[in-house]
Amino acid sequence: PLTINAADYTNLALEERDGGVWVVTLNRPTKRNALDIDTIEELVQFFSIAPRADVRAVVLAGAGDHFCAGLDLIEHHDEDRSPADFMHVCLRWHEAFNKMEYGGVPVIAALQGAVVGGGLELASSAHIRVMDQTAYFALPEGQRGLFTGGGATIRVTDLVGKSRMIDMMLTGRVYQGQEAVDLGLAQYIVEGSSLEAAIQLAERTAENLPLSNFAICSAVSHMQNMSAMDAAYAEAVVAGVVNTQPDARARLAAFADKSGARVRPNE
Ligand code: 1HE
Repeated sequence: PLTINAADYTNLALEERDGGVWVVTLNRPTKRNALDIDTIEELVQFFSIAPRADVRAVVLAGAGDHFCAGLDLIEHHDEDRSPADFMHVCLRWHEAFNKMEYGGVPVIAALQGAVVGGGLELASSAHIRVMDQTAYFALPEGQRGLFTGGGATIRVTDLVGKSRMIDMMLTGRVYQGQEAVDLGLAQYIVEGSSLEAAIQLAERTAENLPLSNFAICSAVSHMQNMSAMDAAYAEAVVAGVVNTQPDARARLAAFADKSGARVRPNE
């Protein structure tokens, strides 16, 4: 396996916890964790290595009161980019976010405060989103004379549907609280710390076999891009590999000898 060296990262703070859970924190709170070029490059680097570095699950967090304010608007203003320059910026965002979504390592986003613009694009690349009571979601691009460039047209539309996504961009509409969960922007809302809740979910996720998680966190997304016929074929192939993995035999044996946990309704 490859090794991850936290000292190689400046804008991301990396913490390895027990069980192969890594907490990756956007660490520019004074800039509300706005995504500058360097942060995107560090995300590309981390999520390129993680699938081959025995990372069992990732919690993606933001330092301070806000998860992420989106594109670094000051850097963008100062750079005065050409169309081609900004296209390449966006392609690096896609590189990072596609590595997250398709990389096969579960990514659980812990959200608080602003999850806006590119911050929502980043969060929507995670497999699970956990929000606290302060979290709010918006796409302010329309008001800033901008357009989404980090995948919102695909991923936010997947979460909330085309009409709501267009409304968010046109009017700057903000979603928060339980309504945001009902719409699919997050799967969990918690009273206390979204980070603590996300870590718990990551720890539970990390108990699954890595090959199962790999399939869940790469094959499902790939299959969404296929025709139903091709997706069914690909699903059969993936299940052929995953469902015969030697490491699964002990879990199957535990079910057979009745020592394995049964699925029960919530208390
Ligand atoms: C920033 C950014 C940023 C804050 N780029 N520096 N995104 C937006 O339009 C969101 C813009 N940001 C905000 O609306 C607010 O800053 C927040 C709601 C996130 C936070 O508000 P607040 O009152 O806590 O902080 P603040 O006073 O507005 O900002 C604190 C500092 O963070 C300040 O810097 P300072 O050096 O003057 O202290 C801000 O300049 C800085 N800051 N947000 C750069 N976004 C691939 S296309 C993607 C398209 C987009 O993402 S468009 C961006 C949408």
